[in-house]
Amino acid sequence: MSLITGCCSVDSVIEKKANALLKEGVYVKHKGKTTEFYGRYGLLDDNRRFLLNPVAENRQKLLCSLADAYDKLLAAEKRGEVQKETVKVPRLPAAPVIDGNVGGQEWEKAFRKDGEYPLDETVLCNREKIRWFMGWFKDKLYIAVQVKDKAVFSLPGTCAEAGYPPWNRIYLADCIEFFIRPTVKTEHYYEFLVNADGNTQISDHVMQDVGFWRTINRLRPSVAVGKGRKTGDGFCVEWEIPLLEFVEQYLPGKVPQAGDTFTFALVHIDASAAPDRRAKRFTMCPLLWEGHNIFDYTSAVLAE
Ligand SMILES: [Ca+2]
Repeated sequence: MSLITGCCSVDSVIEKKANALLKEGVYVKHKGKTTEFYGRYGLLDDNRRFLLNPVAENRQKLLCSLADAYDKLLAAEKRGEVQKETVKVPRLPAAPVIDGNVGGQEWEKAFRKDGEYPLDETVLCNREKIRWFMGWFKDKLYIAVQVKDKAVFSLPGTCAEAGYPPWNRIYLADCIEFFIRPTVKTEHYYEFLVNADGNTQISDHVMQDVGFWRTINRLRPSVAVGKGRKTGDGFCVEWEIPLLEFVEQYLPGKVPQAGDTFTFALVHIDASAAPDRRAKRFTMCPLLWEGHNIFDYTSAVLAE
């Protein structure tokens, strides 16, 4: 059954693709795969909004986004499933000092990786440009990133700002985004943003049963500490994230220990201007589409 009918202002190819995505069965076909993210797009809230309010402007915008999602699904199917890696996160001998200064011995025993993947790609690049670190100590997860960048742009805006102006958001300029989905039993996940000026934002999201994600709390109260600073040739960031905040996994009385697992995505947003809606996005491990695609996250295991 076609859900979209009766308009001739939109290119028929776009309409055909949009309808293909909305067909029953598309979501089912992609459920449980990394393509589930866009497989759900056909069930998205926007569709219901459109059906309730099919003004021409909304209609065209929705059709284009549905067609875009359909193209992405086809491209991902062509690419095939990516061989997922599991990152062993070493136990650190001591807690790093979270000051945006990634130096000395503090990250010596951490997991380390040089280079990054453009979104949707599986070939590592920029080996000289970026270095990622991960480790844990006691009940905290630690993350650091060193980036070489000749022009660092930062935006300070968080949703704590009045009106949360869309031109002033951290993620529209250079920054590092960490996403963690503590347990695959729930579709609840968290987002940590930090930039070179040390601006941070921690958000709380959940995938909806029908459609895309919903943000539960744009500015989640947290005792996580994130710092960043500009360096002579780029910037560095550090995070200290208390794993006990992730209540689904760490119920009262349970503490993080070797063998615990979670899934995550680490994203580098590389802007050439600020604000920059065309900023390029890269990841520590291959990732389809974007950091909210919780179905394509990398696995991590806390190791000794
Ligand atoms: Ca430090």
